[in-house]
Amino acid sequence: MWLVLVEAISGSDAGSHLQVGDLVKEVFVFPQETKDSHVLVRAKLEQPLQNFTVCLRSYTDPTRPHSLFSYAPKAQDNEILLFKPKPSEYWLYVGGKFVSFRVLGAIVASEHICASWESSTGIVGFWLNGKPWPRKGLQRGYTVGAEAAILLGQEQDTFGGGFNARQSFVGEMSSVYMWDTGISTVRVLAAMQNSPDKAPIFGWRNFPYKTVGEVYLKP
Ligand SMILES: *[C@@H]1O[C@H](CO)[C@@H](O)[C@H](O)[C@H]1NC(C)=O
Ligand SMILES: [Ca+2]
Repeated sequence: MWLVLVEAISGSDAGSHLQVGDLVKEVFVFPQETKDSHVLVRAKLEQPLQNFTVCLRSYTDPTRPHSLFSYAPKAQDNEILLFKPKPSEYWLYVGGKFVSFRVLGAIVASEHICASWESSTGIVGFWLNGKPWPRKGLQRGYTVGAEAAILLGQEQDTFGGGFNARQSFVGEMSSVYMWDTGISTVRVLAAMQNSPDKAPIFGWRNFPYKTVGEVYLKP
């Protein structure tokens, strides 16, 4: 149903390393702000996506804007983008448009978020630390491109590139999962516990990924 490619994107291959890691038990550490450090996974799905869910845990100090999950086919750099413009807000982009979720008063040190979208209604779901936020909607009828560069740590403005150090992620990121389906609150809680009951597109033991620059998978 889906395939993860591991070949590099030409031009961004310098200093990259193909690795296989345990994304269930381990944590990506981005120790400092850089203009290029990232984790890269090239996804090639069998068909465009009509539904998706992305979940991850982030633990960061900077309060400036930063990217959490950047999924870009060649035609649209903000195809799926989880972006945190400030500590009290998250943005989910689908196909270049976004909805915002304000989380003022809910800030905790380590934040687990899930965001889901379905094409048939355009409904976006958002969960912070297992708690669902009021649903919103965008891009009803849209389909998400099947072949993409998925990046952690940098925000793509071109396919696999176009980074801005001031939007990079610094800190720790773990429990990153992506599915080609929606999600229920029960399954959000399972993902928080690192025991998802459904095979993800992104994130499992022996997961192939590339790193560029300063990013390390640590226990
Ligand atoms: C996407 O989700 C909708 C609503 O849950 C469902 O009806 C549809 O079959 C799903 N599409 C795919 C391709 O899985
Ligand atoms: Ca972008």
